[in-house]
Amino acid sequence: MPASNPLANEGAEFRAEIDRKLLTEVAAEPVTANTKELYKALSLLVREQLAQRWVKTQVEDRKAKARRIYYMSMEFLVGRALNNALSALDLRDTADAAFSAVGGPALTDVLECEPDAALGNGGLGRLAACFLDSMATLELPSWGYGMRYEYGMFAQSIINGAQVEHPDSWLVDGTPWEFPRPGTVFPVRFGGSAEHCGEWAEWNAAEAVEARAYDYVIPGHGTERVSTLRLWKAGAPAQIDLNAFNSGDYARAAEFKNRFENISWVLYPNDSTPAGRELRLRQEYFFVSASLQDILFHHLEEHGHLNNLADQIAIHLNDTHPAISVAELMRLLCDDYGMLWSQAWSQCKRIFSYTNHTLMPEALETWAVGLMQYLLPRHMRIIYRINQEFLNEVSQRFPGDIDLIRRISLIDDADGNPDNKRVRMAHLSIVGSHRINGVSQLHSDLMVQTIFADFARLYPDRFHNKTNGVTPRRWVAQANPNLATLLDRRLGKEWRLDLDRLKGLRAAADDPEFRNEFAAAKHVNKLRLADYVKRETGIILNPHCLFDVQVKRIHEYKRQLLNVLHVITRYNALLHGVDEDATPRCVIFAGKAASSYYMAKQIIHLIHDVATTINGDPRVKDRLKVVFIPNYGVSLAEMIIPAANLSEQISTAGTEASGTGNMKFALNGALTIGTEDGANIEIRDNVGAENIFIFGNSTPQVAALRTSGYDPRAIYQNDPALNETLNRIDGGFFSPNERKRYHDLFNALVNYGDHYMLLADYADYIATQRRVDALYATPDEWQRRAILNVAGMGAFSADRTIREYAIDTWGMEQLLKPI
Ligand code: 26Y
Repeated sequence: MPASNPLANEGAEFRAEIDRKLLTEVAAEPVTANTKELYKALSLLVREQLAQRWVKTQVEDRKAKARRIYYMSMEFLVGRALNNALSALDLRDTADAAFSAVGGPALTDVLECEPDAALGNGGLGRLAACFLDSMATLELPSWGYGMRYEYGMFAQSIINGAQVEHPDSWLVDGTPWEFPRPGTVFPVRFGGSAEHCGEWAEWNAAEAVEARAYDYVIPGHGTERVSTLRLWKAGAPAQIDLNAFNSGDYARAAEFKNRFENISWVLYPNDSTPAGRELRLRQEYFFVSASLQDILFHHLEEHGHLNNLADQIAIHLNDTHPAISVAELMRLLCDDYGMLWSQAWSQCKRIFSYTNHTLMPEALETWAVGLMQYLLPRHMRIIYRINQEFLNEVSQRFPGDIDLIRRISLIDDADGNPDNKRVRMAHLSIVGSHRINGVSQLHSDLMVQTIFADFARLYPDRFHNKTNGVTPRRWVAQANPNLATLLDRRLGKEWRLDLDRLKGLRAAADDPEFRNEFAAAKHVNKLRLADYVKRETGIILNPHCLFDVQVKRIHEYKRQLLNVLHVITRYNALLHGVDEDATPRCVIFAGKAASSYYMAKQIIHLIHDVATTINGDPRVKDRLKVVFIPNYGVSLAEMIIPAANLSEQISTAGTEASGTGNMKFALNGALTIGTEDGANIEIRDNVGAENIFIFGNSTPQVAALRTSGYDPRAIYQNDPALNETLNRIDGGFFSPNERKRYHDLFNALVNYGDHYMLLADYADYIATQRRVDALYATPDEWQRRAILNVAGMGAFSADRTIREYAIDTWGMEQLLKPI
């Protein structure tokens, strides 16, 4: 490159700075530095700029006495930080130049050696990460609060077709992205008793843990402002059992220390049932208490009193996991700061808002009163008082409606046995908040018609919808640079901050040259994925085949099994010679099953057995391939999603609250095959019904089937293709060494009621897949529709979602800048 090229000059200067970091901070020789060392040096360089932005943002906010939004979440699935930080600092091109000019590792290899921060299970955790990105980008004074798990989401490997979990020790090499705050430490107490003390109760706790703060800077894009993600680590109190230590009983001292520190050890890899009991409740209270103490501390520092608290702060509860916040804030305000109950309660309701992420009753969190009483005796009393006042209010409005009282009480004592009483965390969240929302229009509607119908009647103004969104920075600009370059050329770069500009792409759908470029970009992404799949699994994918992708947590309601039924049906047809010219497909799966979720693990095993059979059958040739890519996570999603042609969003209608993967796929030019569920419906409204494949029973139809008596066995008996498919699974065709391996899966569908109604949707699914085949066989038309998908996805930016929250929920409209 000629020296006059400004980018080359910037690159050379940047390289010199990286080399300086290598020498001074990493202690490595620049010429021989390996990728890990380069990653560290580059990260430290970037970190310096983030640190300055952080300080500047805090100074501004303190000076302005700005209203703050605090987003409380047990999960933040942020993924990798370096590439995102380079983009936010507008250094990505410079960094590219810094690496391409010299020999040694490529920038992409350096970026890839960063482990994902996988502090979450799935959609809810990734949503929190997208929201932080948008809050920073929209320049809202905003903090995320969560847990600094030593071990995040487990790493998944596959052994003999089955999932094996490994600990995710993402912090072993340290991380350049965190800023420990040794001065920010709060005690969090547990246990003991709460004694009456006048109107009040005094909590004599049995033990105290220290919560220590670690900050992660979340850069905004197109702004120098940043957000903070503050995560708490549990530590033994400085005065650990000195007696044991002094007397040389180190084992006892260590045991003592572990008792405290284990609170922040591990993320619960479970999004199906409230898991982990006591330790999980300890975690929830631990991070809530530390965060609220921190919030009040900062407010007092800035304002000197708490009377204006609700004018100055909003706290958002990401599902009910932080719901104990309601009782903890009351405790802090009343017990620690002497506020009157009524004043504290009215502030509380103005401060909190709550998002629900599921309608499935089994996933709604409740805690045994006995456990709550044992761990948090003071909070139990507070909850009883909130409940009493709430139920009094309700009895005055609806006198004599005992059934209503029983249904909405914060305490569930369904069978009258005091040992079985439970605290309903969703009810606590609703009563303690002024805004409650679902995450798609359908979900929000169903929420007020079903699980929260009584509350919606009581407080109609509190319930809103906030359809989820995703950040286009990570999910297009960084994950799909090929598409991003095309969009830049056609639309300019502004779509990154104003996703509605994608509308401008509509005309391009009819431009043959653009269609070719669009297809070429997709093809490059498919090559990149095929390359990865070959390296990881040995399976060879033909990039000209239709890439049909389902990636998400493995769950019965998400119906990966329905996808497998289609795959087997297709295979059978190929063997029977019926489908000689069906469009060749690669069916790609990825996802983790909760470690205790037997059925989900069976589904993973079945996918592998089916893949082995089909991929190994010479009669199939290239017409069908099946692959399961291990260890799904944010970074893998960034590679898989841009390579997809078809996005599988096939949950039983009424079960997927929103989905956000569905948005990422459509935004990257995949067509969706999906049910009328979650945000699929709004995606259809935005991209046009003719550009999406919707099939199956709708939510009312599912409900009607359930009441009229659903008979999956009859469907099994009457549909020959389905019959053959299920018999192959049950008869051991795919598991010849263990013929009964999938009997439980078969039984669940055919003999035990098929709760998620796969068989009811099977025929329409297969028929719809045939329409997909036909369309893919006309590439121009396929590309046209794929482009129209991208063009229609502007509404699904997390920036739009966050603006809506800022206006309707957090009282921050004044702080929003015009687009
Ligand atoms: C109670 C506890 C063990 C638990 C832990 C995690 C319960 C639930 C979860 C996670 C739930 C989750 O990820 N829900 C998903 O939230 C997304 C963001 O709103 C939705 O798009 C998606 O439909 C929903 O399943």
